[in-house]
Parts: sequence; structure tokens; C-alpha cells
Amino acid sequence: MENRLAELAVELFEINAMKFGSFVTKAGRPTPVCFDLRVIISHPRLMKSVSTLLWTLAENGKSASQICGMPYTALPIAALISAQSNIPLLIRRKETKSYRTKKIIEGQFKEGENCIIIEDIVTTGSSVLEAVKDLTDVGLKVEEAVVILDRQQGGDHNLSAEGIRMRSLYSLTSLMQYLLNAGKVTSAIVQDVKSYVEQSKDQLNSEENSVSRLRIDFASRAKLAKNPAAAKLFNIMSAKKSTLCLAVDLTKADEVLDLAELAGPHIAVLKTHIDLLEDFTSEFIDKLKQLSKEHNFLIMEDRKFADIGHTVSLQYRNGVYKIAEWADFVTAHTVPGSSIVSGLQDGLKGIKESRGIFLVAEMSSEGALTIGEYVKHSVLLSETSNLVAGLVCQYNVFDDPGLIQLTPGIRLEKSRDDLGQQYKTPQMVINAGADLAVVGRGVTAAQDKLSAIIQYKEKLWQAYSERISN
Ligand code: 6AU
Repeated sequence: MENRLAELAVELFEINAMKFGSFVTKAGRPTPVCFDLRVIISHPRLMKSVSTLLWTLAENGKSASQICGMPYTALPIAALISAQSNIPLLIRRKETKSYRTKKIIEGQFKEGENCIIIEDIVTTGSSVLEAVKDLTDVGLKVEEAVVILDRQQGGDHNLSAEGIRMRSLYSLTSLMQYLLNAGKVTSAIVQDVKSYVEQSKDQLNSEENSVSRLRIDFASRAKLAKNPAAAKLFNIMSAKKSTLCLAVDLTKADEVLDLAELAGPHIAVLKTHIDLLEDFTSEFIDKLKQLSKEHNFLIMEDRKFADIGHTVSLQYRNGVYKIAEWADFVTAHTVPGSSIVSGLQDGLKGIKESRGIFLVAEMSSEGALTIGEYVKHSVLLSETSNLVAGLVCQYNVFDDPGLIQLTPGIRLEKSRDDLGQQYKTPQMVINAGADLAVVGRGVTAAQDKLSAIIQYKEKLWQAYSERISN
């Protein structure tokens, strides 16, 4: 293997798959080396060697029943591996065809099949992680990625944090050593690349130390929260050792109150859809508020406001429910833009208690349109007002440790319901950045509700404790 890697390194150099000098990366950082592995497709013999070597490297891959090649360079290589190994190929589209006929993974497969990813170059690992998300969303399992080159910019670390083992033919350092041994580059160039790799590591360490909210405990994050209700919630989660937000999607007021009484000591938040109640009264609210004081939990009305500022202000403050008067938190869609926040702020005139909004950046339902730029803009919107307490999302899409990630779609087993809801396990959501975890039918449909509540609370807390100590 060693000799073949040494030969291949020289061959790649000779077809100009890499260049040395002063370049700038897509992210705007200077780099002494740049790669264009696409040129390999013009050299069929090289294509064959690369695919054979990659497949030799794959360990678990051989038990995989699907291979996914990343467009563009790794796709034809994956096709060769597929033909040689007789394992079917999947293609992950870069763009979906359209919202209606959205099919991001092309090829035939069954849920639960194991898939290995083939990629050409990994920098931070974000492209591979996006592919992992799409593949797991359609029910495939991914545990391994084999790549030609690891640029040593945190990809290995980021992938293993998500449970993906990466194997690479070359690291930037080993590639340079092969080229130096073959007399293709000078030791000055090797030194340049070495310093660049070291600098990148320092930068990654400092970025990680400064922004990773996932490693900071809730008590410390309480001090970083700009929204007072969010600070209060961080302290409750910390004191009660609970990240559980119970979704009481029931239709009778007494049933909600009974469950609130039972769950109260174990939950951080009780989440209502108040318009589900067939027998709503203001006494119900008084009793719920009383229970929230007694058991130290906060109340979230999952209203998902989504209209113009003037309308949401009225919907928040007036009508039958007068939500602003009793809900510590509400949820809101970001589709109207910044007026959703100013409208809700307007609805709070005269309210003295601290209140917070959770902006819905991503939804848990299959085929949700909350993707790409929509998510990014929702995160930007969260930075515009201290009324925002956090974001509703499925993945770690923001850095601010003072904001709370609320993630719904949780059951003990990865599964789905008949109406598009998609569930992940407690550990999966906490690893994907969830701070506050929404469980609904996992509890409301359980025979023994109290033991279900305790089981979810403990599993979630254990995953959180592991996350902050790792
Ligand atoms: O555990 P379940 O599926 O019984 O309930 C999930 C709860 C429901 C949904 O209205 C809510 O979580 N939800 C939310 C929010 C904001 O909480 C967002 C979302 O994307 N998906 C989702 O299920 O009360």
C-alpha cells in the first residue's frame, strides 16, 4: 500500500492535480497549496488506481450495501468502486429537482441499509455531514467515509463527533512527504504547507474554545443569555437536571392539568397548543400557572405565529387566549421577516414578566421547506432582538451560547408517524445541538406516563452531560 500511495502521489502531481504557491481559499484564507482532483477523470488508469486504493482502505465499507459518491469528482470514482465490488451506487443530488418532486437521493435502497460515502477532499467535513444528513433522513445508516485527501482542517474531528469514521489515502502532511521523497517539491514548500497546517489547527482550537456552545454548561450559559426568560430557563434546566420540554397535545383541560401535575417535578418547560382545548377557560390558565410555580417549570405556547406585525401583536395579546399574559415563551415562524419579532414585541406592552420567542428555523416534518438560506436568515433574525430566547431547529445551526436550541421530533427509537413527523433518539438530538428537547406522544401515548417522563429526562440529561464533558 505504502509504495502504491507514493507512486500515486507523484502521478497526481504530474497531472497537475495540485499546485503550490500563494492562493486564497473559498473562505478567504491564504493557502500555499490548492487542489483540483477533477482532472483525474481524464486519466482512466489513475481513476482505476484511486478507486482500488480507496476500496482497499475501506474497512466497514465492505459490509455496506450501498455506496454514495459525492459529486463531482468522487462520483465517477464511486461508480467504478460500485462496478468492481458489485455494491449498488447512490447519487446525492447537489440541488433538489423541485420542491414538489424533491428526491435528493437517487438510486434504489431499503430503509436501514448501510451506506459508505466516497469523497475526494475533506476540509472541515461539512459537505460529508450534509450528505450524511440527507442519507439518514431517508432511513440509511452511515458510519464511514473514505476520502482521497484530508486537508487537516478539522474534518476528521467533526465527522467523528457525528459518529462517522473517516479514512483517507493522504493527509496533507503525508502527501507532502511522498512528494519530497520523490524530489517533486522542495523542503521549503513542505515547510510552508506544514506551517499552514499548524496555523489551521491553532485557529480551529481557538474557534472551538470561543464559540462551541455545545460544550458550555447551562449554568454558565444563563449568564450569557440576553433574554431574561432564556436565562431563567437555563437555570431551571441546570437546577432540575432536565432538558425536557413536554408537549401536552391533549384536548381536555383536566387531562393537561393532570399531566402537568405528574410531570411538573421533572420538566423544564410545558408546551401547549392552547387551541387544541375543547374546554378552555381562564381558570385553566390560573391552575396551570399555579402548577408552574409549584414545580418550577416554564410554559411555552407553541402558537407558531406567522403573520404581519400588526396581526401577530393582536393574536398575541388579545382574542380568547390572551397568550402574552401567561406564556413565558411562544414560537414564531420567520417567514414574515423581522416584523414577526417587532409585532410580538408590540403585543407585550404593559406586560411586566419576562417573555421570550423561539424562532422556527427548521421543522422536523418530512420534506419541510425550511432549508438552505431560510435557515441562515432565521439565525440572522435571532440576532436582531433580545426578545429572542432561542431557535427551533434540528441541527446545530447557530453559535451564540446565550440562545437555546429547541428540538422536537424525539422518540426512544428512530422512527416516523403516518403524517410526516420524523423522530430521532434523545442521544441523536442532543449530539445535534439540542438544549431543550420536545417530547409529545413519547409520553402522552405511553401506558405508564411517569416512567416514560423519567426515562426521557434521564436519557436526555445523560447525553447532555456527555456532550459538555467531551
Ligand atoms: O413528539 P410529538 O411528535 O408527539 O410532538 C411534537 C411536538 C408537537 C409539534 O407541534 C412540535 O413538537 N413541533 C415543533 C415545535 C415548535 O415544537 C416544531 C417542529 O418542527 N416539529 C414539531 O413536532 O407539539
